[in-house]
Amino acid sequence: MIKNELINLIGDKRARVGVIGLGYVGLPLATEFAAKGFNAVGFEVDANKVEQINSGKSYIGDVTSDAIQKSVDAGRLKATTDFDHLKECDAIIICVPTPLRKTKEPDVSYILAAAEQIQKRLRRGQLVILESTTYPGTTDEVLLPMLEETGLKLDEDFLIAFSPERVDPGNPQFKTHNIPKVVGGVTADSTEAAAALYSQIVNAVHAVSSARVAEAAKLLENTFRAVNIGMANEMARLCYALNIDTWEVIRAAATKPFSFMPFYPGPGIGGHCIPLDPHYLSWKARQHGFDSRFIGLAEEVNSRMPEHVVQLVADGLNDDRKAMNGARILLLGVAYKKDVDDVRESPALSIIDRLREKGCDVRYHDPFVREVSFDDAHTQGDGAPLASVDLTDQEIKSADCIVIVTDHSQVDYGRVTELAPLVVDTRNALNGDVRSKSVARIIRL
Ligand code: SAJ
Repeated sequence: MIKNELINLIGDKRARVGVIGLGYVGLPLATEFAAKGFNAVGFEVDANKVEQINSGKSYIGDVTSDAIQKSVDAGRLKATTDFDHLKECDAIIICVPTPLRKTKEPDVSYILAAAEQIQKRLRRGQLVILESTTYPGTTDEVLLPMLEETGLKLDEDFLIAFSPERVDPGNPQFKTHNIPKVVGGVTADSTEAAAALYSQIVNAVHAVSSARVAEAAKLLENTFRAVNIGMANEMARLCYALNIDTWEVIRAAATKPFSFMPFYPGPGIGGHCIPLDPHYLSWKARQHGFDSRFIGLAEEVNSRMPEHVVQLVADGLNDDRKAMNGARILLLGVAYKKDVDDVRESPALSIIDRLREKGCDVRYHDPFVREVSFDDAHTQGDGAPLASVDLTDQEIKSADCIVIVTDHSQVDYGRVTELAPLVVDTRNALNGDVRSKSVARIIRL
């Protein structure tokens, strides 16, 4: 049985750690192992990322180039496109994307591609861990059989576990080392070895009885967010109909010191996790004849928020006796959440589409996003990319309506409300002081 051999290698930091996929999850993970004294090898299909890492450059906000350079110089971190080096690794951690197909079904093709690479090099003594968010059963139903096809035996020759990533991009407080790590092995030996590995870089490891429990825990975490954000968004539409200030209601409810957790309405939900992950759970549930209605309802409410935002714009212009058709609209922010540069699944894209459908001349300013391209999912315009405009006084004054879609910290909202005629605030970006001095009419979500 190889568990003890592996735990010894881990204990004296001789275990060589391979990380497949050097994105916002894999790169922080690889650099954390290297910083803690392990030899870490990052495996990437993107040669440009490999080149940047080996020359000490970071392309992930939460990882500094200094940290990479230091580990590269110490010979403890390197990146490669040559997956043959997998056979030198004692632990292999898979951190690849798990998107959705257009049918909203799980797309585990990246996991399968990584598993095929491992399969070709699997040898006695290796621990394989999947971190990509996926449906319960992926590790033991999909990954394990692929590794067993090599003829190597679980526990005797290799170990396999699941440990969900919990990276919160841009979170100043919680980083890899202080976010508790859930770990579930397909066998007890696998759980023990994986827990020993993560204990080297994370303050707290929470071992569970199986890979499925770990997979399901992650999906519960993100479904919890999607459903509660959906509740907040439904509350916003209800409050708008009742002419009640939603944000004041939530602030009041949040004074309850127990049994309440504030979530906030927004223009919709974006990112590569919250809009997608719950569909992995509902898809698996359907395979077992179970209809998880909360997930579907949350998706329905959240995905209709862009439509509600456009209605707020229409209502605001209407009060000024202006038509949507030909109106000049300036969006502040297109990233999916504040102070990040990621537009994946951002509701801003749908808002731009819908405004254009109404004949609006749409521009945006986002300090983090220089340009936005429109894939075939977006119907409007000639498909040409849209570039961020400078937030000049002239730009603000010449807009018929300004829509705050992402509340980036560095934008001077006071100047916006001094110069603009109408502002739709979907993020409560305009605090009381700014609102009290505002020249602009303000409509809040
Ligand atoms: N949002 C709201 N209202 C809220 C909270 C969020 O509209 O009250 C929106 C955001 O603007 C964003 C989307 O939902 O468009 C997702 O927000 P998020 O804060 O969950 O952002 P992510 O997807 O970058 O990160 C999340 C992690 N976030 C937090 O824990 C705060 C966490 O759920 C996961 O670790 C991570 O996804 C993941 O990778 O699963």
